[in-house]
Amino acid sequence: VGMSDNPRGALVVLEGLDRSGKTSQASGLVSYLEGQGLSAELWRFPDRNTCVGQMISSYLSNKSELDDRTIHLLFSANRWEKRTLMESKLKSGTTLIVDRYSYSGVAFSSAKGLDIEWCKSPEKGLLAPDLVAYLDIPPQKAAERGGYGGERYEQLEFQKKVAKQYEMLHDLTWKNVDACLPMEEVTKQLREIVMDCVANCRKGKPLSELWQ
Ligand code: NYM
Repeated sequence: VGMSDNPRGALVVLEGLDRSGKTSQASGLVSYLEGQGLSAELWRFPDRNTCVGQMISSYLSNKSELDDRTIHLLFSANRWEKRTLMESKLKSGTTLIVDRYSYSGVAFSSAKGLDIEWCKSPEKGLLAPDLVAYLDIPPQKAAERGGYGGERYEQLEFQKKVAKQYEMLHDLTWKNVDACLPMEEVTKQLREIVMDCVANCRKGKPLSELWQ
């Protein structure tokens, strides 16, 4: 496929603790990209619309109990069931802004004490993001923002453990953005790194797979 006639979209993942601002930034980014004349979609994991997603949702809202490894594999399955669609969207030129991905999967499960390599294994072979933008916020600050819902994991002590696990996942595609800056500043920095990433993908950066 010639890069000039059919440039691919970028796979951009936003990660961060609960209340780090990911969700509002992700939807803002999609509007921004569309305003630049680019094709873009907002995705999120867990995708609660599928059957697997409904099991996850019921677990998160404490309506069901699942063993730690079982829920980990369901989160992973929820990404696998979207992989084909994800690849075809990217190849057709659509940039995907994804609110949480495998990094959440590994950070949250390993924060419960599961082995990090075990947690990474089922993610191997999923599409690798071209950029992971980490909205960096101290757990205490995130908790002060309020609005933790009643969902599982939304507790300060647990979020501190998740933050530590996220630190172990930094790789070459990872960029920290200081989420304590004023919101417009966070928006500005995100736009810059995302546009950079989109440009590289248009120039022909190949798609790759996670955690070989
Ligand atoms: N979460 C999310 C996981 O534990 N593993 C995963 O693979 C993913 C994608 O689900 N507290 C956790 C992180 C969140 C919760 O996410 C639901 P959200 O963004 O609040 O809907």
